[in-house]
Amino acid sequence: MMKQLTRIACAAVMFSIHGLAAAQGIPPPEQIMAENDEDKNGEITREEAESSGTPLAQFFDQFDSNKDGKITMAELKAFGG
Ligand SMILES: [Ca+2]
Ligand SMILES: [Ca+2]
Repeated sequence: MMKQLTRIACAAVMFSIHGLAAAQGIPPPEQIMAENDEDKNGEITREEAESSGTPLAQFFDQFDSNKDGKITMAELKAFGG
């Protein structure tokens, strides 16, 4: 319980460093992945982002750092840091 809270707090601090993410209130990477990865294959496609109803679709290109049309957990975490 405490460990989980600390992890979330760390993620929040990481995201607050990134002005854009903080301004938009973007949740931790684990939550973004859970909310957007509809088929649970560990990657978020543009279609999944757009159909999820979360703000991720607006930032898809920023998160997809290698421009392969999919967002992985590594890319989510890289954006936060
Ligand atoms: Ca997926
Ligand atoms: Ca990618």
